[in-house]
Amino acid sequence: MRLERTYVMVKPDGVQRGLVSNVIARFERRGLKVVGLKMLQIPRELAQEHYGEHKGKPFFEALVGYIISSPVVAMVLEGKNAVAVARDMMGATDPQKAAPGTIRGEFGLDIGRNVVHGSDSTTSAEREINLFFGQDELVEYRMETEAWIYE
Ligand code: DAT
Ligand code: MG
Repeated sequence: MRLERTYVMVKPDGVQRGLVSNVIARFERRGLKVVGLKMLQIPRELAQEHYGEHKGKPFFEALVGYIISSPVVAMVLEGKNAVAVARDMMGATDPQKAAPGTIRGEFGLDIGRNVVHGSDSTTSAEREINLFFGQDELVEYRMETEAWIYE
């Protein structure tokens, strides 16, 4: 049985601040399996498509400008309730409101520099995974630790 997948990315501020390893380590430690991983600088058109739901909002242009300003690290994580688990670990959109211990609650101070992205539903996850990864970039494998992560 293949478990749920989610799309997560370390945003340009996270990469520039050297937080990539810390962010990935948290997800790994939780038990989520990395099944896709790459660095890229997002083309403007892809950024506009990724954030399509926010088109027309006052922060849209700044958001797109920020996400294309420097490379990001994109990943696909797999695990039980991966979408909700990753969102919980990221914390609230506004780092000022993010709980201590979450990624945004530990590393962020400004909503426009909130370090990470994570899909908000399984539908968004599927859409975003397909936007950023080709099927040939995703791997299917068994981790020997699975029996110790799942009952
Ligand atoms: P999330 O990234 O938690 O899924 P979202 O999808 O509502 O949040 O918004 C996407 C990004 O846009 C978010 O990470 C930061 C930015 N953003 C959202 N609401 C904003 C606002 N009111 N002012 C400025 N930036 C905002
Ligand atoms: Mg969102």
